[in-house]
Amino acid sequence: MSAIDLLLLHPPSVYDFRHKTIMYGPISDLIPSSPVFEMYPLGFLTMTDYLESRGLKVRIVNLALRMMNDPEFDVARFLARLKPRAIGIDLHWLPHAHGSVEIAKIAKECHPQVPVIFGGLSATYFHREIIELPQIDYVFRGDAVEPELFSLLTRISSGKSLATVPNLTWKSAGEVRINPPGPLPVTADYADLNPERIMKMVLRYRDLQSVLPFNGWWQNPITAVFTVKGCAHECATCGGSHQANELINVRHAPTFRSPQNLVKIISWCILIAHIRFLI
Ligand code: B12
Repeated sequence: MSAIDLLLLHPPSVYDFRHKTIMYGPISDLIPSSPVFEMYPLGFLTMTDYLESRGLKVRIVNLALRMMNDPEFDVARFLARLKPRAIGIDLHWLPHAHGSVEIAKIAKECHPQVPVIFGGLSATYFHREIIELPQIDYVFRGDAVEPELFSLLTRISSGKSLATVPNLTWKSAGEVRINPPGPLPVTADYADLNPERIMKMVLRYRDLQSVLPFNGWWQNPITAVFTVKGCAHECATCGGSHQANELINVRHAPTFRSPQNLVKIISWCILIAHIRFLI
């Protein structure tokens, strides 16, 4: 089994939706995912590319999808067989509030010595509450944390101080520490959405099922290339508005991808789509 420096897990919205009667909350009618919200954040791809291009090995496991596709899929048994050095779980979308912390509990039971890292927009909002949970060691605030994550992983493995890792909420000797935010990148080009990394991951871990983004993707392999982090609008009810971004991400204006970077990513996606049709 190849080494895993960071195991990225995507939880279902509610754990375990297979055994519980659920009154579904937010609707998912307009997105490819089901009410299990099985699609993982695109940030999994940018984090993978950033870390792997610096020599670390990342594995993505879409637990939500694995659980949906196989009623017998045993999360604890699956996780216990892996040997990760760190485990990352997204709490990006609020529908995953229950699933993410329950998956973290199982991950911690399977690997008590392995640090569990949370991140995403909702984790950013609720970092103070989340860090109090015993199964969670670190929370990253913000939506552009690839460099900070790299810094955390290398510092954990070399035993260096974490006090200078920007955007990190953590615990030290029972006390909660909230490191100040770092500067935001001026363009989103600093981290690519490189689908080639996913192809390599499939081959390295001989596991296609775990990286698929949502139920039915293989039959309908759509993808979208997103151009912006943050928002220019001020919709009163939105947690991702301009003002909300100012407040939680210290972002004063949206951060865009350059046209050149978009063309590169679109070309990669077209290439990968063709390879898929050959398989
Ligand atoms: C593109 C997008 C989508 C795409 C998703 C594509 C994808 N797979 O990510 C689609 C259209 C499918 C979508 C769906 C939904 N979306 Co949406 N989406 C966006 C949008 C416009 C851009 C996000 C983006 O591309 N960011 C760039 C990528 C590269 O970064 P990222 O994925 O955010 O990841 C970074 C950080 O979040 C963080 N991070 C994330 N996970 C983790 C995990 C760890 C361990 C760490 C350390 C860090 C980390 O680090 C990453 C890298 O820096 C934002 C608004 C905006 N302008 O920001 C809304 C937004 C994020 N979406 C939102 C919502 C509500 C949803 C839905 C729940 C809507 C619904 N009810 O159906 C669904 C959920 C889908 C699911 N899981 O099944 C809200 C989130 C509010 C909230 N806190 O819940 C936002 C803010 C829009 C809004 N204001 O309403 N969305």
